Amino acid sequence: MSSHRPGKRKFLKQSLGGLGALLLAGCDRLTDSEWFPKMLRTGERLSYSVHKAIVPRKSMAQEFTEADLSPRFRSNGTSNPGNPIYQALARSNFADWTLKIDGLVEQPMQFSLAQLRALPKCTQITRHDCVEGWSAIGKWTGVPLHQALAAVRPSPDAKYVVFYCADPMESDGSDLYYESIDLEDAYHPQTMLAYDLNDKTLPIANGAPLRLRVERQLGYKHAKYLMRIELVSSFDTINGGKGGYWEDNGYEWYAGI
Ligand SMILES: Nc1nc2c(c(=O)[nH]1)N[C@H]1C(S)=C(S)[C@@H](COP(=O)(O)O)O[C@H]1N2
Ligand SMILES: [Mo]
Repeated sequence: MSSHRPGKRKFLKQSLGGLGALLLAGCDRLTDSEWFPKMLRTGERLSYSVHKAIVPRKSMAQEFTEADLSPRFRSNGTSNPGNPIYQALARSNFADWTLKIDGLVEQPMQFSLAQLRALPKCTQITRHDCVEGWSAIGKWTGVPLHQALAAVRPSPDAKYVVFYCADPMESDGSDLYYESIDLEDAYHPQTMLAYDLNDKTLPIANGAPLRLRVERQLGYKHAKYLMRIELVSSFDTINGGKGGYWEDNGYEWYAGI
């Protein structure tokens, strides 16, 4: 390890402000339908699995214009988590909410909303498709997931990203919603942790304070009410072992559109 590394590490621990500059600066505007992993040119060392994961990914989800926006972006599934911890966080406008990112990472971190908003952001207008037979076009703003991952530095054995939500799916408060994606989707330029919808703070009905957008997959993969993100090598031992709440109930894990 070269001599400047420890100093850099220390800096990273102390400040979130400089993190974005390590990789892509904010939103990666692409004119054609393919993207190239520019992060490989930044000189940052990536683990083998991260490198392998981002190389084959090519297609971008279609982006739309303001004129295409749905008049209203409906809510589906949970519209207000009945979890007392979540309710308390919502009462103080999520000032005390944090997103924990841990698991197979070199630097586990906890982000406040303000810290996430300070990272490079991205805005995209995309269509959401729900298996229940409805679609809506919305404008999402948030931090690209790769920016947050750059801060925690995934370990070489990390293969999946698991998203834990605040909402219990059972009336007794058990069976929290969760989802997972692989590193290919995690590093895709359009995959983001969204905090604004249609230029306004993300409403509770749509997943406040933070929800996943993973644009080339169906609606149920877009986990709302995020509380924790864990990097894992396998999700066999998590809940039903199928990688998500709806997957445990028979849906496909890969919900590509
Ligand atoms: N935590 C959580 N995330 C969730 C759900 C949910 O019930 N709980 N529903 C999913 C489904 S099936 C869809 S279609 C979308 C709906 O997002 P919306 O409420 O913003 O329309 O969120 C997905 N993410
Ligand atoms: Mo859905």
